[in-house]
Amino acid sequence: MKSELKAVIFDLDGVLTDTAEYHYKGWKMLADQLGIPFDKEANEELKGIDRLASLNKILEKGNKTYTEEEKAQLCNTKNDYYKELIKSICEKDLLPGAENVLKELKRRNLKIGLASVSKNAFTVVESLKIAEYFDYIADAAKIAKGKPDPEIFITCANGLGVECESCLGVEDAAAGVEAIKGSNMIAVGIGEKEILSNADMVLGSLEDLNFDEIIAEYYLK
Ligand code: B16
Ligand code: MG
Repeated sequence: MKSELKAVIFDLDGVLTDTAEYHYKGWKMLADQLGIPFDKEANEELKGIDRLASLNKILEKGNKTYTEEEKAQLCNTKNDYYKELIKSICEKDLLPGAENVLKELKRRNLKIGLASVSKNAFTVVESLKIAEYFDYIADAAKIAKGKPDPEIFITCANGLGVECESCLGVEDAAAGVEAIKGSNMIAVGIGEKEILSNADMVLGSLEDLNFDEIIAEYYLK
């Protein structure tokens, strides 16, 4: 049975801004240092995956084992590279259509949530000057299971005070789309159909998001 659309929950990296490129650069610097092959194709697998899970995927391609302490240190090193790279982020780094979509949701009186597993999400949102649009921002530090687990989307819906069935999730990563579907929300994928095949709808960018069409197809009018 269809529900009314009451909230839209966004992923951050790769949806509202292209920090995915900075994550790639941070991991690339670390992988080079460790002598582990890493390229953009390998980086695709890390999109939407939390920091330690990303590191583990990179280390699988090397031939050394690391203690948990060493891994924590490597995560910190990557995060230091990343924090340096995101220092320059500003409003200009919003992806096309992002601010218009946020404005339109406000006009429609729909709630807006953020479900990013990035522990740097608050900093990035502040730098992009979009913090005031959000009714709830999930705190990645308090999420036990990263995407593809639905925990972060369910937490966000709870934080917004809206049933999952009345939320729409927007994601750029396959793991994120899986998390949205696992939380019983309609999923809009931003990117390529081949990668986001589990999404209900795949768009090239936020500029193509049409809420009248989405409501007509998936929600109660
Ligand atoms: P951090 P999202 C995710 O953000 C990124 O897609 C992923 O590449 C990154 O490893 C993860 O955040 C953790 O980020 O190291 O800053 O805590 O796509 O969920 O907004
Ligand atoms: Mg993402």
